[in-house]
Formats: sequence, C-alpha cells, structure tokens
Amino acid sequence: AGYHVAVVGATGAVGQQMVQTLENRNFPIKKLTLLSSSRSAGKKMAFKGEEITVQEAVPESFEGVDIALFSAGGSVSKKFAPEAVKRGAIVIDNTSAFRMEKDVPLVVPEVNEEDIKKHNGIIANPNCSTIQMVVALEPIRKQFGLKRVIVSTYQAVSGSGAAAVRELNEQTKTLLEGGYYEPQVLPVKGDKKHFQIAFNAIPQIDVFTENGFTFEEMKMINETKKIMHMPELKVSATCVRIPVATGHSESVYFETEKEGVTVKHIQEVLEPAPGVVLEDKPEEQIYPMAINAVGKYDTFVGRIRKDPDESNGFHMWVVSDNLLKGAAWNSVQIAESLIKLGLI
Ligand code: 11C
Repeated sequence: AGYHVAVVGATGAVGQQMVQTLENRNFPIKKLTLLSSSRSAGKKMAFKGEEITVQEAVPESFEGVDIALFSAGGSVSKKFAPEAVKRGAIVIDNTSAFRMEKDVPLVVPEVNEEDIKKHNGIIANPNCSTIQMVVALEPIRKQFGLKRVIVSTYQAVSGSGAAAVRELNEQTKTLLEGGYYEPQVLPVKGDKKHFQIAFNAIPQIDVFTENGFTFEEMKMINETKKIMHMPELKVSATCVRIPVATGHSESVYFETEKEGVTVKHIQEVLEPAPGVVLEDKPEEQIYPMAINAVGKYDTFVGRIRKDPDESNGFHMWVVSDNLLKGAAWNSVQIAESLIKLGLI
C-alpha cells in the first residue's frame, strides 16, 4: 500500500529535506523515485535505511508516479511538470514557475487547504518567506481583519541553495584567516555582480523588477494576496540576505480592520493557531531566533508590540526553517492534505 512518489531535484538543499521529511512523517510510500539533472545522476541517497540511486529526469521517469514533488528550479518544472501530469501524477511544485497561474492553487495548508480541491494536476508551493508570514497573519486576519502589511526580511543563505551555504562557510573561514574569497554566488547566481555575504547584509534577493522591487519582494506581495484571497490587501516588502545558514526571520508590521485590538488579543489568537508557536515573553528574553527554528516544522512568533502612533498597527517577529515550512515540509504537508481530502 502507499503511493509512488518522485522527488525532482532530490540532491538539492530542498530536495534532500523533502526526502528526509517523507521519511520523518512516515508518508505512505510504495516506491520512491529520486530524479535530478544529469550532473547529479548516479549519486546515492538514503531513505529508510535503503540506498536509492538518483536518476536523470526524463519524461518517462514519471510513468506510474502518483505524486511528484518538484524543487529543481523553474525551468525544470516548466519542462517536466506537464510531462508528469500527462502521465497521471499530481505535481507539487516548489518553484515560482506556475504560482500565479489562475488554475494553479497556491497552498499553505494552515491558510487555504481547501484550494487544493481546485487543482488541475499542479499545486504550487509558495515562496519560503511568504509561507511563514501568512501562517502568522491568517489567524489575525480571521479574527480582526487585515488592512495592510509591511515586511522586512532577514533571510538565510540556504534559500539560495546549497552553493550559497558553501560560499558563506568558506568565505567566513577564509576572511577570519586573513585571506580573500571572491564572491561567486550571492546575491543572485545569474546577476552581473556578486557581493560578500560574510559579515554583511545584502538588500537584494533575486533580480530586480521594473518597479524597483526585487522578484523576491514581488513574490511576497503577490503570493500573500493570492493565498489569503485578498487582492485588495496592501502589502509591501523589503527582502535582505544575512549571513545565517538556515532560518528566515521577518519583521512584520500589520494593521487590523477591527478597532480596539490589544497585544493580548493578538497573542490569544496566535497561541492555539495551527503551525504557530508563540514565543513572546520579553521580560524573560523569550522571542524567536533562527538558530532555534532549524529542524522544526513550526513558525515561531514573538516581539508582538502595538505601534506607538497607529492605533490599529502592530509589529511582530516571525521565524521559521526556510527549507522545511518554507519548502520541503509545506510540500509534503500538501501531499498529506491530498490524502486527507480524499483527492488521491
Ligand atoms: C530565498 N525565498 O530565500 C528564496 C528561495 O521562489 O521558491 C525560494 C525561491 C522560491 O532566496
């Protein structure tokens, strides 16, 4: 019993976590196919004590696959996701390839699980920094309404992939030893210039769009509106890369529709909220930190404060493991929802 699951991009930073999460969750699997580009084909990966050889993805790889988890970049998804769907698989895609397409649900199970029912073969997994923010905002929206969101992020380098983590580690070591390390990966592999990430903060994640915002910032803006079904919500974002390996942190400012809301009210709705862990006791210096979120599925929220001037305005600090809730776990969670909702 169980499903034939394929992971595309299995050897990448997110792909490895997908395989691990399928194992940790004891996901019902009868066969696991691990796929990659030709460069990584032939590598071996462990799953439940067995070794599985990674194969090069070709259209025929998806014969008999029930669920295909994609995390190998947008161009790979564009090429192979339709091939997988043609062969009867349901695709859960962790790239930005299809997220904003009308007939593709963009899903964070704590927020809009029911949207999965409208899928036509592809379900998109949102951007990591968007996911953790909407997990924290949705319980607040439900209870008090939302008018506006302004977010500034402090994002870990693993969001940019395994090569960026190596660059942070090697660059930090080299610089501490008095050497020089030529930046090659960050802020964006494909952009013209590269900058030092060690001991730095880079206000660029992904390339710039015409309006002066980066694609990462536009993803946070557009995806939030789609997931929360709020095209009218005012959202803006500033996304910054910091020298942390894993765990995205966010300073989120929001304004409620409802008047008279207090910090205690916000804490009371977040405390029992699904996927949220409230860590908010400043008197005991309890607040979320990236190092504590690594390896966890939850989104951690603290530092909730009322804005000094705006009566409906609040600030909070939101932290999660960008490779897990931001990517691998949210994808596996969507697969679990498919089973729960009887859609597979
Ligand atoms: C980062 N948020 O931290 C990005 C990574 O659209 O899925 C995820 C990019 C995406 O660099």
